[in-house]
Amino acid sequence: MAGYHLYYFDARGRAEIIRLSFAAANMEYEDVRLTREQWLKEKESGRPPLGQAPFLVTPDGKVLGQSQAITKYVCRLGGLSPTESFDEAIADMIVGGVEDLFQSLIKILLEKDEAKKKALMKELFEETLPNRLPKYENILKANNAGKGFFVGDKRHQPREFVETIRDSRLSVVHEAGKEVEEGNVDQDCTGALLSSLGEKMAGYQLYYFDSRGRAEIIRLSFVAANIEYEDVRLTREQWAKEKETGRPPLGQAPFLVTPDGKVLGQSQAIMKYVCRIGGLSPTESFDEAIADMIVGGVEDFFQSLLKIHMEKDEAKKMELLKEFFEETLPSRLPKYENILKANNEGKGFFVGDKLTYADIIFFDLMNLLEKGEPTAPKALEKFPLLAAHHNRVLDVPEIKKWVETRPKTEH
Ligand SMILES: N[C@@H](CCC(=O)N[C@@H](CS)C(=O)NCC(=O)O)C(=O)O
Repeated sequence: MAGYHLYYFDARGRAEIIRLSFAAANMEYEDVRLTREQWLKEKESGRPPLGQAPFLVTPDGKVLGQSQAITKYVCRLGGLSPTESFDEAIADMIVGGVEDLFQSLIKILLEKDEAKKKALMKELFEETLPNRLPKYENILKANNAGKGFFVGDKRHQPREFVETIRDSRLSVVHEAGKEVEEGNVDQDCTGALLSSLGEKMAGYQLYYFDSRGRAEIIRLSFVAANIEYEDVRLTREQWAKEKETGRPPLGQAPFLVTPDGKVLGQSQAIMKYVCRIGGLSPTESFDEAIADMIVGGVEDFFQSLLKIHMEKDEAKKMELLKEFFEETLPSRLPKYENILKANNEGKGFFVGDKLTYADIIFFDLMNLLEKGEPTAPKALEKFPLLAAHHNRVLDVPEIKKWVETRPKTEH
């Protein structure tokens, strides 16, 4: 089959970011817009990997789901992806932040009660956006004085690198910056120089509350990658103070402070950054896209669980719980079993031949269903490959040790 085919409905919705990426990258693709009937047939055929639209079919017949995973894949192919690792993390943070705003919009769209809808709109336009947009203005300003894009500018990278070092609050790094600027240190040596300085500097610090919540995927990544970090657990008062300082880039927890003082928000962006520096990221581009698809799929589950958690009406809560365990999970889990099976007969990990963030985030979701107990969840009883995969992740010695000894918290 020739060319890329993007399947979605006749709407911008979740597909527009992919269409924009194809257009910006100057790549040809077919913009297939399905009717409801055509979509039902597609779904029945089992071709959409997670049973959702949009999905992409590549020229060699591979299929990918999850809008953000597809966007990133297209941008990677088309040269629109950040090339530096922390830039990539900042870009991922923005993707996560936009998803948070998107979720607020969906909530408004789905709300049937007109008064509640109005109240949610008011909250979005008078609280959420005015609080969050200054954060994005800051992120933009931190790169090239806000005159360019959110991250990078390939043509000026070496200068920016020196500026990053110069701006750092750590005096020891400040000195290194001067050395680089004055030409005393070869550009190529700066990486080695910084890593040798790293030994003298404080390590990574992860800030969150005393719960697993959104931070556990990062803690699991740190332990699996064997990277030392400080697991800072804030009280509500400490958090309020942190927030006031403006240090958390999007005003949310978790956030990470790196040894050289850079700050990163959004749990999945941080997880992926830690996995990248720790060698737990897929190395092949389509594998990375599949891992990103799993991250997106797990986020969909997480949003359903969050909705249940937030529901105050007990009867509605029970209804949502029933829907989740009797419909959502049983219809989606076979898709994950298929993805696993497609790689090495399901005997290993989701992609490639080693543990990656895709395995970590799926493992953590299953943990959440079991309230933090490491045992394979009941939901996996009918899925032998996923259940064995769960135990395979748990058998990673560092993960096993962490899960057995981590602070016991409700969430
Ligand atoms: N999508 C974000 C969500 C972050 C989020 O909602 N954080 C909550 C805690 S789970 C928070 O910061 N709450 C405190 C606040 O907003 O002041 C992520 O994955 O990091």
